[in-house]
Amino acid sequence: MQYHGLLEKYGALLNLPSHTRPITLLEGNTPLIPAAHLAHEMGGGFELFIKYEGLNPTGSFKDRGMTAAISEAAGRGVTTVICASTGNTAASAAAYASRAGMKSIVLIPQGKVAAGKLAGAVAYGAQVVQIDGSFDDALTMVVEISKQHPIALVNSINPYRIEGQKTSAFEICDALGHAPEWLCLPVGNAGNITAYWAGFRQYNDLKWTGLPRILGVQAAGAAPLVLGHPVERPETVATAIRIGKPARGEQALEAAEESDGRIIAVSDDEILHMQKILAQREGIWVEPASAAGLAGLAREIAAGSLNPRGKRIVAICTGHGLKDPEIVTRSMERPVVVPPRLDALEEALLGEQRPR
Ligand code: AN7
Repeated sequence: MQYHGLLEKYGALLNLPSHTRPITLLEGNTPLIPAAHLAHEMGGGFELFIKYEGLNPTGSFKDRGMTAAISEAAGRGVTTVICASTGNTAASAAAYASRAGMKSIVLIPQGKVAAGKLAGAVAYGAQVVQIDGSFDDALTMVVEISKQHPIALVNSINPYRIEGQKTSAFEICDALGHAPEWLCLPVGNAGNITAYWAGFRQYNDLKWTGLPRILGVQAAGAAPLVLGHPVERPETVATAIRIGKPARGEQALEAAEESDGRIIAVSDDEILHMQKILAQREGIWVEPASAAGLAGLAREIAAGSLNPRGKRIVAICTGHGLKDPEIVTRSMERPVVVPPRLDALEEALLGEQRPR
């Protein structure tokens, strides 16, 4: 059967108004990749799968919610959409708005958006405004301006974003035949964890697929849900989740509690280490924020507070590594430069061992 995108495949399960006019880039349908080497590295004895959301059309999971939000907006004749973003929402909104013939405006925190995301927003034709402040400041501003002007808000406060993002939970259950025992994922503005929990509950009501326990993971420098209060100046290398006042924080805490899971924080070092071993052991390169869920899983297993034995665990990797190339290149050793001669290449590769 040909794939026509998420609204075609799962639209009947999504609470979208009848005026919705599908705008799709054939998002979703992402692979659930077994990660046996990584599971072994964490102690083994369980099945680990990576839901590789970086393979969506604009390189992140945001496309799932965006096809729904833009389709709804298109159906009621919206001409301009706006969002605040740490980068991925901006790129996704810009792409889907272009496809719908709309103008998009994106507000980003100055100097804190990864190169691949900003480039995406510009390439797709968004009007980009930098805010000399945080993501949280930018979000407050777009909420206000969308109340006062005929501009539709497409942040995950928009309920249709959550509807679209539920589809990843459906896909996981369809692929495994039931829900995994644990689901781990990064948490920033908390739209995604909210959507997964809603999606798993809905599928369980319909098809008895069971429910996962949810491990939500924040970066230690931006962990309001772990600290129990907003963070005024969030700071982390994982700029995607550099968020101090999550819009759906309450719902994230509910998802963790109702699922008998929890929300924890990991350090930037743990995030970068996990990003590296995921790429170097499994061939899956994700942006730093996307490694946070797995870093949290590794920490919980190592501490003995999560027993993975015999379980199926799914880690959501939300964005592609290409979104943030500088995080890798700025700390790498410069590759050697060799003149274009075979003997020089042999010398560089083999040193003294080279055949004479
Ligand atoms: C790669 O783009 O908030 O908890 O403005 O880009 O649903 O916010 C991005 C968030 C995880 C956190 N991983 O998801 C934005 C933005 C990646 C992300 C998250 C984001 P939420």
